[in-house]
Amino acid sequence: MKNALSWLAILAGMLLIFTVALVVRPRRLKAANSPPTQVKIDNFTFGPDTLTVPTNRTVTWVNQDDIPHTVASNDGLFRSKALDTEQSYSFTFTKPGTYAYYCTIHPKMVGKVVVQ
Ligand SMILES: [Cu+2]
Repeated sequence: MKNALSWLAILAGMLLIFTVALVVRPRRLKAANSPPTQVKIDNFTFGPDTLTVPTNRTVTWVNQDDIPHTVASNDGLFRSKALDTEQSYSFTFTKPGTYAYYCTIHPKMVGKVVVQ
């Protein structure tokens, strides 16, 4: 009888874990699927180099490199100051289009934001 009870307890425990996993996992997947609005700057590279966002989305660039970088659009729409390590710059794109940008300190560093 005692044996049967412990089996029941184990079974109930497993059922609980399974239920929690089912409830928690879809939320995590949903968060992972929401479009990224952050561009990481590291090793002289913007990542991702092309970011697609919906209109009125704020994009944040974070400098994770150990030297300063900037973010400046080719058409002069936005231009950050020099960002030190861990500093960030944000810009909200209100009109659809393709926005090419570069780092004014290292002009070979380029990226693109596509606003849909
Ligand atoms: Cu740079």
